[in-house]
Amino acid sequence: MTDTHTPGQKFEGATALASERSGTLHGEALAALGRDVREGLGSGPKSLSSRWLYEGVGSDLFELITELVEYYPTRAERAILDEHAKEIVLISGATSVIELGSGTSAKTRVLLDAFYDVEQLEAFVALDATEQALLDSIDALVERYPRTAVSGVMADFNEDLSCVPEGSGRLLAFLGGTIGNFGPAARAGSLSRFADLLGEGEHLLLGTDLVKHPRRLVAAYDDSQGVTAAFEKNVLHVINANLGSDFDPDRFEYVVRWNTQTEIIEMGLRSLGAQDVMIPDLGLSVHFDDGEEVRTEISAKFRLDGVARELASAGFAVLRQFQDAAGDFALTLARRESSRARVVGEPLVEKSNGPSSASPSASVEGYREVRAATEALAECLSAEDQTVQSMPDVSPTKWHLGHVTWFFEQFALMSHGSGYRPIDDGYLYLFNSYYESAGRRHARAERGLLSRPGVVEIKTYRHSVDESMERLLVAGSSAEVSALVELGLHHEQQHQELILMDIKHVLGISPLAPSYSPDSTGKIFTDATQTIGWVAHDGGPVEVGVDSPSNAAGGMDFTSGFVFDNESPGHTVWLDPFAIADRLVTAGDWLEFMQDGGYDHANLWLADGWAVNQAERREAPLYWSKGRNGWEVFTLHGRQPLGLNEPVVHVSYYEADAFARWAGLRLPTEAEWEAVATVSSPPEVKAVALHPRPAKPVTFKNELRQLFGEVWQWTSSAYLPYPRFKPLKGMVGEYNGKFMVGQHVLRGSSSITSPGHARATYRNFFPPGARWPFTGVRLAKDI
Ligand code: SAH
Ligand code: AVI
Repeated sequence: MTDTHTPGQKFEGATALASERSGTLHGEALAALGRDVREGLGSGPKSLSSRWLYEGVGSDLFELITELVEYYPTRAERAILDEHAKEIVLISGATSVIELGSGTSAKTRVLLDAFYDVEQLEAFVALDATEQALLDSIDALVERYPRTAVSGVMADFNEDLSCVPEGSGRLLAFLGGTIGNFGPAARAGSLSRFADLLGEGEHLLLGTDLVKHPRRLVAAYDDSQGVTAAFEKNVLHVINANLGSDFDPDRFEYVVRWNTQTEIIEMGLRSLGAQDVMIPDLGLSVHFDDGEEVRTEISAKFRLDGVARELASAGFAVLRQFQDAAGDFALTLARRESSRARVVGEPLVEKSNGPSSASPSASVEGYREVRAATEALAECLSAEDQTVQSMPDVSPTKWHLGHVTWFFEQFALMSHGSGYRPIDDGYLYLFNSYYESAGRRHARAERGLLSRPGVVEIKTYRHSVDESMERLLVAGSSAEVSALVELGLHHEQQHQELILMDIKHVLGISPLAPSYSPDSTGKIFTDATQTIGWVAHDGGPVEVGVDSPSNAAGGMDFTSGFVFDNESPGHTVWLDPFAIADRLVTAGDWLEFMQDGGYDHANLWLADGWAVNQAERREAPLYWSKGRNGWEVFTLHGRQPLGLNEPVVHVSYYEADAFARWAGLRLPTEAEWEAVATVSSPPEVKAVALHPRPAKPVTFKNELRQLFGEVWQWTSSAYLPYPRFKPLKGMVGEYNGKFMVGQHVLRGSSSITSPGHARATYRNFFPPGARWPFTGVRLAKDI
């Protein structure tokens, strides 16, 4: 080392940076390493700051990572810069660029070239904590941009940023997805500090890696050549070189995990055997249990709307969000707002973890929560209400209550509860829905002819099964039982929705139009029409579906979250460029279709749809009727005037298809829907709403509203097995697979879907004529 640099030290050109690649730290950096190691390894769970990964050979290893076939982020961000750098120059009007965590600034050159070419690059400042990274970049940049003041600042971007030169017309670039190496709270803090650093009207350019198929995400951080493993292990060499310790990197193995809940890649080192390591310079001895892990890094993955929300919370207005063709990565250009305009109602840190919005789990608490939610739905219904079957597709409420209980009795207790005896053999017959392997059953269309068992006996049946189930769960169940219970809970959530849509039909055929719930606060009337905006997708190969844990390759647990077998396996689909509507079709849109003779022109309709219309005299969506003052709609709150801005609901596939044809547009395929939904935030529905609600105004560009929680959206895709689909093993194999003919896929979720039940890969399905579910329309078009 010829020179010792203090943090925040500024280098003009490269002259001061001539030092060797020793990885030896000094001064404040060394003290900071000591503090981090003491804090991170001193008490469990153990972790180390990712800052130190880049010391020594770390920055070279990172460069190798950026060239790996599996590691797409660098290439994807470069492609975005190639395409949009000029736009960024134009829109920002910036005259200097400051890059945080600049590394070698290799792909930043694409951006800098665009500024330089139009004589708009007065200054470029590269800020990085690693001296080596600065060394590797500054020389070349000085040469490349002779008319620009190029400088390097060695500093920790988590600390005071006062070393960043003041000025105006600055663009702060934070590229590569490095913001994902912070946890949510640290991220909120950093974005706020970036906002503080900038003046009103200055800009931030933020690179974020997007959520995608877990297989690709895990591969990007678990490359076949082991470069990432060496990079993460390098931190042990750095500690040895600087704090005199004797870590043996061979006694640790690299581990990587995709956390579906937090949407974070977690990386760490696992101790191979119990061991004690001395760190003399800290006077510390660290004990590792066999298998104990040290977190070395996290890499959060984002969704476009999440990025926009976090930026808005920090005081930025999003101007543009660019993506690469495959939708793998996003670059967001944002402008510093005058005042910290936090989005009303949005918490600074995303995702509150209220229990009711989480996917159900196979624990006693998880079981109780779902079972209680089902019973709550029946509380406001009389025994008579619960007995009626208004058409063969509808089941009486009390039958649903019995059937979901039978599911646990038949599949969990009878197969896995030692010595379990069924409560009543008659119930096994009555409450079997369609499982041939479970024996004979009562005819579906005759479920409403049974006065017995009554609601009280069915309640007793439920509680007896609950007691046995809780005993089974407390005894500690096998993985097989846990999987069956989890399936049973998701199955019960599906019936929660069925209970509501079925009772709506039961009440809806009554001339009295009774209300399921007299409280009509769910109803929102707005008549301001909102034009449809279009969100474009470049097409190309997209990953759809997801590997269920049972068929994930190599036993790696890619998805700890529950999925139905029909969402699996994950696979690649080719899409042509398309655009999708940013809101649902409204009742007002539908009235226009009707007023234009939509139901009268056979040429708009598929032959089967036209025949159903004639046979059943379908001339409007189900539950619409002409009242004295115009159109009315029957809802679970009773009959109400039709709100023009509410989404149209209770239309068949045939109607959806005819409407799209009338509009000169089309329905999306299920892969198109999924491709755009996976980059939006997952549904965070906390409670059901008895009637779908109008779209909220757009808050950021390309916002896709109403993806979840209003109406299921018909897709043009037939409900078919995914390539290499395998039904679940055993009796529950009949759950989905045998229905894969003659139906259409619906995506999203509805306002009566249970909280925690929906996800982007979810495949709902109904026959094309069905319209008693909460079914609606989102349009698409070719571009
Ligand atoms: N922006 C580049 C490099 C990303 S690698 C790209 O997109 O490819 C992350 C960079 O951040 C490394 O150069 C590393 O040295 C730097 N870095 C990591 N932690 C840091 C910290 N706390 N302060 C400043 N720089 C840091
Ligand atoms: C710098 N950062 C964005 C990289 C990432 O993808 O999170 C660091 C990395 N770690 C392992 N591979 C890449």
